[in-house]
Amino acid sequence: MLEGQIIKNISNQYTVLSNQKLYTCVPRGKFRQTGVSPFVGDKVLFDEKELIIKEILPRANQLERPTVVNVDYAIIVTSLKKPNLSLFLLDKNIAYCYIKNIKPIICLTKKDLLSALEIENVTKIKEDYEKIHIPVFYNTEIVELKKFLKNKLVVLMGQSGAGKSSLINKMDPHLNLPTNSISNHLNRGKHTTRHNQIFFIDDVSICDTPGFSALDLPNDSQEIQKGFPEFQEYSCQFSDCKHINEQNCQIKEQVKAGNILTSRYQSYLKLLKEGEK
Ligand SMILES: Nc1nc2c(ncn2[C@@H]2O[C@H](COP(=O)(O)OP(=O)(O)O)[C@@H](O)[C@H]2O)c(=O)[nH]1
Ligand SMILES: [Mg+2]
Ligand SMILES: [Zn+2]
Repeated sequence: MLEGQIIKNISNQYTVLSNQKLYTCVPRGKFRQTGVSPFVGDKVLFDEKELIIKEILPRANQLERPTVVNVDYAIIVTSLKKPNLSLFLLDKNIAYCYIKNIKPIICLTKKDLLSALEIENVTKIKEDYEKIHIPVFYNTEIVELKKFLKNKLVVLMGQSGAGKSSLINKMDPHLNLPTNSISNHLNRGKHTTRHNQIFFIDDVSICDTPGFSALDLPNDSQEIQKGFPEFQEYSCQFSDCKHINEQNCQIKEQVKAGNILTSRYQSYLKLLKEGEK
């Protein structure tokens, strides 16, 4: 038996990577009986002679549309201009990652379109997020980004036009994924990303999936609070405090004191509101 990771799935055939070698395997019958099926990203034990997947190892996390599991990092590709930076959308993506138990990192794009004054503002924002332990890169820092993501399984998030395909192309110029400018020309800006398999750029495994921009967050305030781990450093008078109008709310105090970002707190309130609808 060998251990490997599923990097591709077409109907009942799974491509498993193990020690730099690829094996095309089928799952054992038992999985179908129990309603469990292997997914891209699964770490599995397989018989290298029979080419049968015998066991699926415990999953760290799972994303849908399309399904990928055991994701190490989500790169939240965030455009600074065209489309303009939305801290709410950024915080929503971050919350989604934490709720799904995936570590977020931010990749800022289109800095070249900013004025000097705007860049100053963005530098401040970058520091704010680094303070809450979210790594921030510009899409010009490809070497640093690849080094950080070495041997990790990564997905890309971010709105259409943010620069996801361009980022992947920069990481590996040989891939040449279509970017929006080309697709506008060819098929009027239809979705250009159609991958559901892991591919490799040097030592980085990437799943370039289109589905993660339309996010449905849970409508439970305790769940949404998972998206704001910096709040958890403080405790309020009431353990189920929603940090809205409650008395002695430490979160509101810390916002006032400048220890929690006002924009993050506002994003939190807006996500609560969205959940109520
Ligand atoms: N000026 C500028 N344009 C960029 C940058 N990154 C991407 N773009 C452009 O933004 C558009 C959308 O990029 P694309 O990678 O297709 O976005 P996706 O929808 O997230 O995959 C394309 O025209 C890219 O050439 C950047 O850093 N600076
Ligand atoms: Mg794209
Ligand atoms: Zn509170």
